[in-house]
Amino acid sequence: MEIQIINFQSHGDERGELIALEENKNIPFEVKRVYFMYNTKKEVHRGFHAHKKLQQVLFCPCGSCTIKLDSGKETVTVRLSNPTEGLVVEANTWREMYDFTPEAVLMVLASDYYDENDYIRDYDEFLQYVEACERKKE
Ligand code: T46
Repeated sequence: MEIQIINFQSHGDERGELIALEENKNIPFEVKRVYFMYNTKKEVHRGFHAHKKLQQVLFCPCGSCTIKLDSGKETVTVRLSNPTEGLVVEANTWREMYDFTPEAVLMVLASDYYDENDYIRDYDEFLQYVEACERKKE
């Protein structure tokens, strides 16, 4: 399973660093929503769902956490620990987030507004959905 990492350009000078994120430029879609999670407890695992249509870019401007992605056939894990690295998470991908450091902020840029109907929160249903999408492509 291919991991898509966007390397954000950091504009550093003697004052520190600055990163700019722009829709349809270094973010590969129109950004309709931004949300972030913080104060995540060390033992917590979040996520456990996929999206039917939503595309997202995840990054940690502060601290670090691990993202596990599952296509229904393969899994990959990515440690987000550098504010210059954004992980693209496409639709039809089961995700889990865990091992947050105490100061971690997980920031998410999303291609659409919040819509609970876009979530698949049952793993078997996710596998069936992936198979149905593949059958449609054939
Ligand atoms: C995802 C991963 C990376 C809202 O009201 N608006 C929002 O935009 C979001 C994202 C959530 N919520 C509410 C819904 C729940 O009552 O916030 C609560 C926590 O959401 P959830 O349990 O879905 O959070 P995670 O961390 O499991 O998943 C989130 C996103 O929901 C999801 O799209 O891909 O982060």
